[in-house]
Amino acid sequence: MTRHFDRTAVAFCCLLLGPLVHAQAGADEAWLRYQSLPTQAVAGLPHLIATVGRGEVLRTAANELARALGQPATSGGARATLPDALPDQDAFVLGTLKDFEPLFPKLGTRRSMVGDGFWLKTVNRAGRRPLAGSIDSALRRPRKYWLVIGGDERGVLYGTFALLARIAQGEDVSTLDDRETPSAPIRWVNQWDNLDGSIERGYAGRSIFFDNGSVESDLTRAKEYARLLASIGINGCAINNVNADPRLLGPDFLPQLARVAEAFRPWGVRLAISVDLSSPMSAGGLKTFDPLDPQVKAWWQNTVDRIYQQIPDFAGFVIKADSEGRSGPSKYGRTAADAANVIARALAPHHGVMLYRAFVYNHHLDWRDPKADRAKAAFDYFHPLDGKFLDNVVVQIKHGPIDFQVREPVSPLLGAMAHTNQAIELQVTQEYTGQQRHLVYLVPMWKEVLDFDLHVDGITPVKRVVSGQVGKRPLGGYVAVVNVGLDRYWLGHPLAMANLYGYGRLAWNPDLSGEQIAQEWTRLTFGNDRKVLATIPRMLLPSWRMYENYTGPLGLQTLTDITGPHYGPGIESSENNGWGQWHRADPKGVGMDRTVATGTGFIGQYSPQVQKKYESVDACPDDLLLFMHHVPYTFVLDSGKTVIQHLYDAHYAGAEQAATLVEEWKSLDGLIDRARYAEVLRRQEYQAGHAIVWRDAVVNWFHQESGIPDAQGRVGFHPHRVEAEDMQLSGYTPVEVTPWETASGGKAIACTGQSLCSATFKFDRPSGTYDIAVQYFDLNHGESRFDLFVDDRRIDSWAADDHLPSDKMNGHTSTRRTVSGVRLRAGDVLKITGHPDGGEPAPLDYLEIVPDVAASHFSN
Ligand code: GCW
Repeated sequence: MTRHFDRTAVAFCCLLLGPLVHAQAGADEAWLRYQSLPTQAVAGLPHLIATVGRGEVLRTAANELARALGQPATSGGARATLPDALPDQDAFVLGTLKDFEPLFPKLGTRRSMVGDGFWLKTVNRAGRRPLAGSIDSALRRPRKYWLVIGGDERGVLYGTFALLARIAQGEDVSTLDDRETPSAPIRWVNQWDNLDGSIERGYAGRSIFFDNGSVESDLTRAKEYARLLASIGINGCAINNVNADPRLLGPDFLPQLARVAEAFRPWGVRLAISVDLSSPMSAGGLKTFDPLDPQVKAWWQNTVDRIYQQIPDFAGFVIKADSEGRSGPSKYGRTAADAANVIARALAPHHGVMLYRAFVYNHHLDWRDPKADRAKAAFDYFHPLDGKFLDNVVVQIKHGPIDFQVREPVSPLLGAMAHTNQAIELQVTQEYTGQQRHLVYLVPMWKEVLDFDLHVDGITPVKRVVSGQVGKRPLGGYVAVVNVGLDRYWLGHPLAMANLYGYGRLAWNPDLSGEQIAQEWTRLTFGNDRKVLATIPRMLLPSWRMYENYTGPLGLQTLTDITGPHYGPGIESSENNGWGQWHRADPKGVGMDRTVATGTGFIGQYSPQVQKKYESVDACPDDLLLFMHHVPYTFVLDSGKTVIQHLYDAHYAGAEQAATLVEEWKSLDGLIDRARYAEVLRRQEYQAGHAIVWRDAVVNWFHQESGIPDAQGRVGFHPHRVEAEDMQLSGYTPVEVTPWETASGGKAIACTGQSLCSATFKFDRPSGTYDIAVQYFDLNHGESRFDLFVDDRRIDSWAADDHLPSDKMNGHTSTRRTVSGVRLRAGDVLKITGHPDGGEPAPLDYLEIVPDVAASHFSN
């Protein structure tokens, strides 16, 4: 050994392994369920874990390995400290490159290894001859080491998780020689948590960080979250809403933030916070927050220094300014670069970074102005600032020019900041994509974005721009808005976790495919059963296109209620207001003209090659046609269909597909644990019903607007439907629903001023077996109850106890209950009774009575 090495640095800490441990109670372990590690994969692995070095993250890595492979439950793991020799038995050996080199001088470890990267390597050591007279025969044994070498300590942890993921997937790890380097240094998540414990655009319960104005006293979930994040390579987390509360920078809050940083630290996740630019005034009591004012500069400097005194590894700030009513530098005639740089200068000596969001736009646009276009805003504002930001500033850019719609083109700003660090902002929380009540696997969408060639300098896919490769930038990467909550399954829908997993995997390696990620995630989350492995990816992979089909195809964007909760249909809500999410549908045609020739000129923000793709209506891909062009409904698409027929067909196809997800999932009954099986089934059944609400709303609206019938005669034709308002009503009264397209026939019935109402009708169709769907509204207050009777025989009873995001009858609250396999005879009387509760008037829309094909087939 020629190199000197420090004995303390290479001290070994060993953990002996015992039988497998079992899952803990509490939050779901998502993809880290080690109890299902395949026994044959674990069989040949060593029983000893040794670490080289002593860091906290390194210790976490060793403990994680022990936890996964089975640490003796009683002893808590035998530990021994070996000063400077390698273990005399097969072992995992974990450490950083720096500490490894002296021990393995022949490995060639000095080949470059980037921080956070890792190398998994097996090495064999020949047995040593015993010293003369020695009785220690163990020394003769050849040994094998599984080395987990990190570019830094986090790299060791990531390598450990990677090794475990391979074991869990049944891969042969007996011989390894694999290096991995993350694609980019910034791999962060943002949470939009408020200090009161609510979460903006969070759909999975309350905050794991805050409650009632303070940091939670129990940070168990925060620690578990950090573990999940670390397992997919995430190294930073901003924990509070970008609509930031200035109280966070107050002196009494800092020790509380330090506790969160402490909870994250063992997992290599650095704490960041979102801050409001006006903080020097609101939190600091100054008379101005002008970034160029010397007092303001000094205030930021002091504030940052104070933070680092208590949180030495603090990651930095996220800033939303001059956006949606937030204050910003424009108030003083300053630019984003002026503002960002002042704060960045204060962060720089501590190695902190500043993520400045490019989501800056005017939400009071004039909708009558055909040149006005929100999509142009980020480019118009930031492109002139390219090259003006300091090296520790990263501009955080949403992947599309509007706002996380079901489909958007890539933001042109990503191709226009070659001299600026950039991070792409993605959204795991499904704000515009079904809020985790709908299964939408977003990885294929992100892949399309990341692989999109911006042609700024030869071949420049987005993934090479954000990694910093294209502009040779020191920083760059990925941010996702995640918004996990206290829900047992973190994001509500257990299958939505594929998006969080997929986000981390893509930030690490954007060359992975959506299929690979779906397979990997399914194996880790549900085990290696062949049927499960075939079925779940088959549900995940087409789900984005499916959702697009029944919400807003052809680049229309999600046709949701944009001034409300962004959930159910609300087609006109985007028009005639200043928010700029216009689709410009009128009786003759639909779409936003964003061409250079006749439209807003948005397309001119791309490189000439990309412009060519979008500017002409013929070259423009169908998927984005209506984002880029205004065309008549009769315009013929590449597929040969007219725009209007495509809108109809896509909605029917999407809703049908949503129904098949229920059957797919049911085919896994018995192969998935009961709790997760039931939770997913409940959500898939709901989605199948809500997809019909979406379908009907959109097709009816466009049918009315265009006056063009559906070539297949489906729109407005519901042979199995009985409108509630057409039934014989006792106590119930008909009401108009707003917007009209969210209720069948525009009307529903409500039970007001009574404690019990009923709706009755005589079944006059052939006797047989039927499925009865009751479409009703479940408002976010009250728990109305319903009973369904056939000839006074009660066949079902349920409560409207879901928590849907509105207190009105509309597309957010419309939902259904289905009773399958009901024998009905011609002349039977069907009755629904409704018991209102808490101001919720047991509202009903319609009944759909469909012959039960399976049952008739069986009886034939
Ligand atoms: O998507 C919109 C959301 C806002 C959000 C904003 C943003 C935090 O509707 O809730 O505010 O974007 O990204 O800043």
